[in-house]
Amino acid sequence: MVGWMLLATLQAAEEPQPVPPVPSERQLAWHRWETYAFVHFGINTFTGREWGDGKEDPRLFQPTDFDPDQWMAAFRAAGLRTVILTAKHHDGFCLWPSRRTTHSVAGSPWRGGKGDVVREVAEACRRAGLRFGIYLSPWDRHEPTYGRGKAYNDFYISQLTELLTQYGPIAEVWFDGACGEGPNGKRQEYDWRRIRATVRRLQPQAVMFSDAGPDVRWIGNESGVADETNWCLLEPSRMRIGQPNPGQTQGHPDGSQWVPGECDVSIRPGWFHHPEEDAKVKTPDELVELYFRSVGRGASLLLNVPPDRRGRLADPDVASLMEFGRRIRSMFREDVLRGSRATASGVWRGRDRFGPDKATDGDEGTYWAADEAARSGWLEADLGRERTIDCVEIREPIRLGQRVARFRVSVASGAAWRTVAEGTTVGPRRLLRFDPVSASRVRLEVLEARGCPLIQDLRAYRVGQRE
Ligand code: FUL
Repeated sequence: MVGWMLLATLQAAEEPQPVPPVPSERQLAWHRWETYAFVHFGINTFTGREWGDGKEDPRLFQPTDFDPDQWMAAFRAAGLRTVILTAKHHDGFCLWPSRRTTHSVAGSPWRGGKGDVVREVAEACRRAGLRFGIYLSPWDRHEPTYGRGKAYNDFYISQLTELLTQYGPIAEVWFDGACGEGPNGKRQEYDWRRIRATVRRLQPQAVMFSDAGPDVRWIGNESGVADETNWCLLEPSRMRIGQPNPGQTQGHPDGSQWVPGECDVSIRPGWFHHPEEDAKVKTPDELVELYFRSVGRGASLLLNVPPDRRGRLADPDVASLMEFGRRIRSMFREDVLRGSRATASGVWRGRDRFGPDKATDGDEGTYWAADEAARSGWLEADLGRERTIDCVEIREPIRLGQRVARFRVSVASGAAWRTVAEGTTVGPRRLLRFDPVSASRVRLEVLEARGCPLIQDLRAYRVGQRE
């Protein structure tokens, strides 16, 4: 009896082996953010430039109605629940009173030289229940030690330490690879080992972004778009920060580390607010497109919304954000496959716990697992009646590794089957849109996988919008 119970307990605890690499806990938490805000604000906001030269007078920084609570209200409405602020851009001007330089808000008349934008934004985030992250540009055109090796690394690390110790929890640290020094410019070797170790020591839950991770990688463009093939896997030894990196966009299917992609893009042509671009704010339609091409391809969408010279988000940006949030919520309101009966090519060790219905139960903690030895398989959901759909969503349980390398989705109306989508990778979330079809059954075929196929969710929607 006891032996039988022990066996039953062991069996219940058993599950398919992970296919490495797998995400860390901090990456798993990050994967749930999906869309979040970037905020470019600084001396450029007041000079009208995109890249300052570091010679700007700090007195130019004078927001007239600084109101980060207004930003947070718009971000929340848009579903952006993390905010990454440019604490220092390439011009070296610091939005907090850094002890290491006078080139900061302390030299501006704003709040009588006692202001601290980083603190006010961090506090506004906390009030609104949003996470807070920082961008600290490695390239610094003001700081005299820039280009002098260790001296600048010491300077940079002490600025980083100020930011990581004075403003509460930091969710993401964004390391920009840009440097426009040119062939005769200053050359700085960054001490990435020390920089990264500082973040891990002071804010172990923070994810670090750069061209090459270690936690999140740049997707390789600034237009907010991931490739249809997108591996969360990367071989860091093949990556160079600040250099072109082939493979950055699609990831490396043979990579030894989990380093998922982040798509950064601005809601405007520039990263900083320029009044003349007020009529060029991306429309809700354009933002929805970006959502499908980033989040819908297993990456995240980091959307920049820059405050104006008042220190508020401008009206057109707020209007676009609100409508974007409303559309995304309404598109995914009803999963027509939820609770539907499902069948599959096989089930891992025949266990009900991994049955096909686990992909349609709406529970993110359960998944369908194909036969242990299988590297392909199919899963079919029966809606019980005809429904019009134009979008299918697939998710893999990524804590066990990214597996699917090629798949096909077909739908049946009556007895006739037709293919509505084909693709390569799935990963944490894949959204596939097609012209509206009537369907009574939806079938996913996994044609190639790096291990036995596991599908956490198969969902279908009528989203009603297409590029
Ligand atoms: C780039 C920078 O040069 C831009 O100014 C902006 O900050 C963008 C997010 O990253 O590398």
